[in-house]
Amino acid sequence: MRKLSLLLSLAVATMLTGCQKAQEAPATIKIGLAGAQTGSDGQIGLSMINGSLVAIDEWNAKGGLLGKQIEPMILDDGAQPQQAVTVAQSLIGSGVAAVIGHFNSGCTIPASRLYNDAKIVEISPGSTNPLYTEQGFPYAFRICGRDDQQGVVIASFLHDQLKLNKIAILDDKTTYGEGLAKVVKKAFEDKGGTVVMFQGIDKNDRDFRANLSIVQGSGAEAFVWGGMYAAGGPLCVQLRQAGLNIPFVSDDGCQDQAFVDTVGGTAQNVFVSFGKDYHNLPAAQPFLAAYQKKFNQPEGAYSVYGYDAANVLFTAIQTAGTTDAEKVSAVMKGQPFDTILGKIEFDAKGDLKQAGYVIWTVKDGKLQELAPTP
Ligand code: ABU
Repeated sequence: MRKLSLLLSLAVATMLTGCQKAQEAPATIKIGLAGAQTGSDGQIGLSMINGSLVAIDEWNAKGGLLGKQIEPMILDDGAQPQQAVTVAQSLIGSGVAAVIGHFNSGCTIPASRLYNDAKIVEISPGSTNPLYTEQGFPYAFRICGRDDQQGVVIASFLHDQLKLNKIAILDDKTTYGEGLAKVVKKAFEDKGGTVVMFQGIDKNDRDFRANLSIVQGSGAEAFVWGGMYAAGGPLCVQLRQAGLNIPFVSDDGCQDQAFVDTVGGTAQNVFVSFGKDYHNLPAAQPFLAAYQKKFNQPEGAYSVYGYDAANVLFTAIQTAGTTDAEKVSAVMKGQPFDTILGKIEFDAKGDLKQAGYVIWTVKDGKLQELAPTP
């Protein structure tokens, strides 16, 4: 009898220890960093993630978040929507407190439904398609502008600044590229301009001669590309090879040194929309130096957005005193945040209240912000 009671006591003690262990809070706060690291968008996606890693280093060095070290969970969606859903499932299963990502709108949008259902805050540094924040998800944020802002700036540049009336538009049929192309078309036509060609190609196409033969003789005074740099670079080169020296105008997807390196000597009359240049801002200097030191290379276009997204998210979690998505979102929508890109505020949808796009051009082998016409 005594033996039985001893065994029972031992069993109860073992169960209690097991329960205590199960209830122990995790030792770290896991944060998902999701985006393309491979494939044709891998370079820009990875440099975005690396920007967030610089912020994580800084927070961990000063004690972490809510007294715990931040543990990045980095996953590659390859810019593929289905892979992004798998990544989201995996991050949710790993117990991440929040996600910084994804990069491609075509990935961020399907993944956002899963994060929303799991009550996880998501902040995208680079997804610009409007639909992301139009779904009514309370925990979805972006720290960049939207293509219904960017596309209007491109159309205004073409019509009002370059004084053009006929353009040709090609896009890569992705959520991002096609969405942006449609905004440019509508905004340009609303201004009284004519779109003489509006076509889409597969994102992996690299031979554009069939499309360019339509542009020849169409009277197009400029060529607009809605898509990423990996196709945009060869497209610009082939435009020139076809004897079309009209302005080549693209978007933030071409805001990458790889685009400039590909267009090389054909870079005259090449324009790209993006946010304002931050490289000379005093606030940017420590980040730029830290990025160079950590990765032994200069940052990419979206690195600073990855850094700012992480800082805003961590500041909100710290202010809320919890990772609870409801409370963190309330903080994010309830106060301004200081970032490298300036003071920012989110609206009720999770978009920036003020997002400015400007036009850049290729000069001296680099993309540089175009001085506004006086
Ligand atoms: N906004 C640049 C490309 C990323 C995306 O929105 O798909």
